[in-house]
Amino acid sequence: MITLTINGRVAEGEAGLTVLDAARAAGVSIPTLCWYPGLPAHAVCRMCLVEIKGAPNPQPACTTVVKDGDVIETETNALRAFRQTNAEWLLARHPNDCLHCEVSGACQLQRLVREHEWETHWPASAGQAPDAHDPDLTDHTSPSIWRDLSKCIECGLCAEACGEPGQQLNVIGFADRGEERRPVTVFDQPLSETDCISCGQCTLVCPVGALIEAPHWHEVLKRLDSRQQVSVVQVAPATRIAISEEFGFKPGTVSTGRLINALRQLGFDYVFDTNFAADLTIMEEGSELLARVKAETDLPLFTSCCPGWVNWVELHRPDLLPHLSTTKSPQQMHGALSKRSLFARSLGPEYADGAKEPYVVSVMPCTAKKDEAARPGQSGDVDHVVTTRELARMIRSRGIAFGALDEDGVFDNPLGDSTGAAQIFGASGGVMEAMARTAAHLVDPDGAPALEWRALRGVNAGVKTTQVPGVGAVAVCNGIAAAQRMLQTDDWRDQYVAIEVMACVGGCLGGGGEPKSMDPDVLTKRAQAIYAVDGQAPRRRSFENPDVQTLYDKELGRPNSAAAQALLHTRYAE
Ligand code: HC1
Ligand code: SF4
Repeated sequence: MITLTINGRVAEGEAGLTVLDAARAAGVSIPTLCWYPGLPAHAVCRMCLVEIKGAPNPQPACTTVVKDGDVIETETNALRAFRQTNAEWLLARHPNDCLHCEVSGACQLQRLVREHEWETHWPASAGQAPDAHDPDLTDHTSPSIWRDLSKCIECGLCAEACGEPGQQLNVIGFADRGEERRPVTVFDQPLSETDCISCGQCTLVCPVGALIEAPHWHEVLKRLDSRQQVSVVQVAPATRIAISEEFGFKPGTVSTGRLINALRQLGFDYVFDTNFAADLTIMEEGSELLARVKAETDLPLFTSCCPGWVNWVELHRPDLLPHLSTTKSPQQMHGALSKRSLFARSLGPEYADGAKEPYVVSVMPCTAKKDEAARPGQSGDVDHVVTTRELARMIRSRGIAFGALDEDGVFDNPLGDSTGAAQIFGASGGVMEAMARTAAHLVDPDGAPALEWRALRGVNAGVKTTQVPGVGAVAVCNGIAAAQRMLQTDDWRDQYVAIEVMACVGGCLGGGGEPKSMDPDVLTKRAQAIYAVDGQAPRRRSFENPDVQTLYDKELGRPNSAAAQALLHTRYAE
């Protein structure tokens, strides 16, 4: 341990900490714009400059390592004046549309201006952003991700999150120097023409509104208000946990009941659970796996419910497409069932004869789910996808006091019942663990296979493996970077019978549409909550879902039947 003095107070800190970490540990807040937990610090924004006794100039707190005996000042008049000037410089180039910006309330620049009472000097023509809506600066070509470089503060975090050490995709980098420095895509192409997989990790780290999910929520509210169709919403497993953070609850708070009540207040006629379709995925994908094992063909099977991963395979390794499960993701299965199953036909004569379809919305922790909903061959299953963040905006915009809602909301049926196995889909390793629970039962119905496969759990990036008796070795790639590393050699071909890949570290819990958080333990807390929900579930294996059994009895026959293939399976672009 070392001893240092911060703003006149003596504090202890661990050797090797940066001034920023030591100050935060001592309860001293230093403003930052280009710092993000887990990503390298580059001291670009200069907001965190501090004075260290004996140093000739102010030093950036995010990259300066503390030394025993350091005497540090973080709030001198000179530092405040410098930060004010720095902020003025940023704001002079920033559009003056904060009231309407999609990240209003979650913008770090806005927060700092408010907290530090920095003066703002926008151009006299109030309301006119200097460069807003300049087509050269905005890019709305991707179905999932919007860019607006007029809002960019050149912090570099998007390039870090997309490149090394983040996703290792390198779609965004930096060009030019000095005043001209700016984030660019490869050859400055629109995102839709790059290798962007729509994972949205760049939107999570962007401190302002320069990178956001393509917003659908305005249109959803309009459609709900018009009441022209029966409306259906489905909620992803990860959303019911992370949405709590948007309304001031601690990370890891489960808000399922409150969330269902909020969706009813927003005007949805049916509130269903994506988890129902996750159980169905296990039936379809598990059967597909066992059939491939028996036929010894196209193994290992790769899971296909993560659209960021599917996008990556199509872009970079089309040779792997035969290995991808043809089972649609739970989102798309649920959409197809909402629109074209007995449920849809029960909604009235116009729905029974196909003249009308329900309006289907999904709430997802994932930006790439917007992309998935627009995929050839699957578009139309789901009409709009809102992220967890967008849903929070919808709830606020309609004046719903989320924290005051009753916790008693329950999903509608028949597309709302689920097991604990479905709930863990939202965590890295969860799809494989859910598959292991059912596959182990199918190969040995009289045995008592483990319910919990702890080797497949954990939020740290990398590869997790285990052996499923009677099935074979399975692997989980936690993050697209882990998958890329695994695929550099051909060892995986003989090592595993099935591989789960989630493009975002932590799985959907860490998805690009989740609430922005600077808490380095947020993924762990969200994951603990997901496994707690599973642990308390009355049924924990997908084949035990009674409504899934009824669906097979009444409509689909059996897993992978012709009816199931038509509704629940897909093809990929080569
Ligand atoms: Fe996911 Fe899935 S788990 S992909 O992470 O298979 O987004 O939460 O909804 O579709 O069920 C996301 C989460 C989600 C699907 C399921
Ligand atoms: Fe990179 Fe993902 Fe952002 Fe696309 S969405 S630019 S792949 S981080």
